Amino acid sequence: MLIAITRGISPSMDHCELTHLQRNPIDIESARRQHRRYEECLADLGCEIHRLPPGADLPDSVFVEDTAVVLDELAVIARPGAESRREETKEVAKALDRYRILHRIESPGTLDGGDVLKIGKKLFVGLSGRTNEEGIDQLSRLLMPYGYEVESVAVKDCLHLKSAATLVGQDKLLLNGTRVDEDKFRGCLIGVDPSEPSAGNALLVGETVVYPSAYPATRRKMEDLGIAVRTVDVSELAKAEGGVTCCSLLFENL
Ligand code: CIR
Repeated sequence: MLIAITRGISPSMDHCELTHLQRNPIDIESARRQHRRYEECLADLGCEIHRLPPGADLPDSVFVEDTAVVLDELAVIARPGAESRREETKEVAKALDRYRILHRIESPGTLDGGDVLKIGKKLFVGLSGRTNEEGIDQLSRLLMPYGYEVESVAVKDCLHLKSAATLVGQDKLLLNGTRVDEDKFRGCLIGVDPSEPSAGNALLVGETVVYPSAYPATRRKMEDLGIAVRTVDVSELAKAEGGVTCCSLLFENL
């Protein structure tokens, strides 16, 4: 059974961190509705939702993906690059403790889960404004005994590696080649439609891709390749630079 850890929208979400977008007021009620639909979509696709209470003073706490990297053998509690987000890891670590042995990224390392793209036994990690080389080295050392390989990838003009590149099938990667170096990756590479530069973030659940309704041209491209896509409206979450991967931590309950 797939578990999806999620976390409710904080009443302070309007004070979220921003890196590439201008601040636009967030309608908290509408963000909550969108988030509930997102959870319903994951539940519909077979996930058991394990929802954590919102962090009242943690504006970005809905974006649980950044707080941990969960693998079959262990979970690594991240050390988010934005200081305002470090407290978020406590509640998530408590929840993950039920499911996995926990390890941690320690200072001066920083690592956001949104920078970690797992493809089989290989983890590509974005060297971004949030994740530093020390964080990547620590992750690599923690995972080596389990047979994982870690490789860093430069990221530009976006928040995280997974803002630009995500898996949409076993050997299919959706990506914006102007934001990450596509030569790093093998298999079937699907470029986002040039009119939708931020369309690289998709969430693969089983064989279905959960995808923002804001990117119809890229969605059609995926559908033309036979990929099943379920769209969700995450427009309010996008104002906080959130996408579809960042609102859950997905893993098997082994
Ligand atoms: C931040 O800047 O950290 C949040 N406002 C957005 C985090 C989105 N996380 C993700 O895409 N993994």
